[in-house]
Amino acid sequence: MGLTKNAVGKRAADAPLSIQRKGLKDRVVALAGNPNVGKSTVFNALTGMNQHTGNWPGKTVTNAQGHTRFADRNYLLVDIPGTYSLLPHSAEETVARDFICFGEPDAVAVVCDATALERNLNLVLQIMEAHPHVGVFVNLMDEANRKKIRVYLPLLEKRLGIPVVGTVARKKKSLLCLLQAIETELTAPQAAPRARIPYPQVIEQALAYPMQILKQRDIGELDARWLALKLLDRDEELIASLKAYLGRDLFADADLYIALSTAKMLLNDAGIDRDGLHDLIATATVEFAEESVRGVVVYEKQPYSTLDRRLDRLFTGRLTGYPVMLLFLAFIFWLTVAFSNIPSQGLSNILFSLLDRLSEWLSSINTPEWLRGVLIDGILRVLCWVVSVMLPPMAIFFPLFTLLEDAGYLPRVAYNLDRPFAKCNACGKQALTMWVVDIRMQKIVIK
Ligand SMILES: Nc1nc2c(ncn2[C@@H]2O[C@H](COP(=O)(O)OP(=O)(O)OP(=O)(O)O)[C@@H](O)[C@H]2O)c(=O)[nH]1
Ligand SMILES: [Mg+2]
Repeated sequence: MGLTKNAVGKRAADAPLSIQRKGLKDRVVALAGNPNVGKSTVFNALTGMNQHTGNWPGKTVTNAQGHTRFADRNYLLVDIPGTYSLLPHSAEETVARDFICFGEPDAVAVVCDATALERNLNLVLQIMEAHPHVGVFVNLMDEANRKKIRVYLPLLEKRLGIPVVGTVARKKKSLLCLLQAIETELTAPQAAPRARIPYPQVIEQALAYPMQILKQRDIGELDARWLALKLLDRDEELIASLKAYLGRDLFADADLYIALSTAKMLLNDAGIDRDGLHDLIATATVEFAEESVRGVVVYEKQPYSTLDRRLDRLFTGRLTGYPVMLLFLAFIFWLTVAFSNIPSQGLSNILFSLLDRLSEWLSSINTPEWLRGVLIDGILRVLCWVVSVMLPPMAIFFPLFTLLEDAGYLPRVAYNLDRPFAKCNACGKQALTMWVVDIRMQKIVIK
């Protein structure tokens, strides 16, 4: 699936997913992971399909499914949108979260970026809380080798207690290990205990109350500890999805309601409100991810130079971030507008002189007036105008944009703008699209 209406249309993320098994014994495997780690590349290589891939995050916005065979069994792979956490911030992330938590896949294959394993593990740990069968696929191993990053996979496997496999998604051979690992996880799971994010003692104590009740209730395939944590957190969107999944409102259960209230009182007594709970959960996850990769990832070259740190401070600092960003933006506007005028004028001269000749030729062969009007004035004149106005700025702007992206400045812009954009229910990444639109508008207004 490419950038089709179904894939990116307004309601793409809301489209219900109906799993299309070929037989009852099919294994349904969700391909989850952070954005841009190679999920769709893995999916395409294994299923022979053509899901959209590219070198920027957020390409996959809805679930896609495809089949593959391994060891005499049919596997239904589901390529889901990239997400940084099971606490979604966008419609695509909600699609991903809902499929992992409520779509009942037999297993979740979490694709990770070998060059940023610690960050990727945050999601792995959250998915491990929510799903009983998880495999970790450390992809982009070729990139890690190139950057002299050594990843000791057996050590990570031992620490997490789930299968961990290194892959290079562009090489199909390495992906067969992925299916083998999933099969092993489903048929003969590891004897080693699964890792579990350790929360502060007071949270663990509070969780025990709702967990005790949930273990006596029918909660489908859901994990009682994970569910207790979510109910305590009162994540409204998740609770709505949960209601649809279970077909009933868990808050209507009097025993559970009392258990949750007791847990909340315990937290309040310890001075932990909802935001505090969020922070403690996030901190525990990040710290546990950090601990899990200690000794697993070894940088043979210094990963982050002093220069990078200084640039970070300059580009994202409270005092300097916005002025530097405005200067950059103004410079790019100026460069695009100033340097595109000459090629725009040249292109316009060429196209309009060709148009005049075409018009003369149509007159010479006695083409009816109305047809010339429609063709020359109605269609081609507008087309020539649009091409001559838009092409030169785009030819200047996009390479500049690519340079900024490769230099790592665009993610810093997205970071700077995330907070103000969040106030309008958007996210920092959307600023980049606005840049493109602004440049186009500026050019049109100037013309
Ligand atoms: N060098 C290298 N490149 C890879 C590998 N796997 C994927 N890529 C490239 O990484 C980029 C992102 O791949 P995608 O498959 O689109 O990533 P994704 O996780 O589906 O991204 P989203 O759908 O946006 O979340 C593409 O340019 C791929 O060609 C790999 O193992 N090695
Ligand atoms: Mg994708």
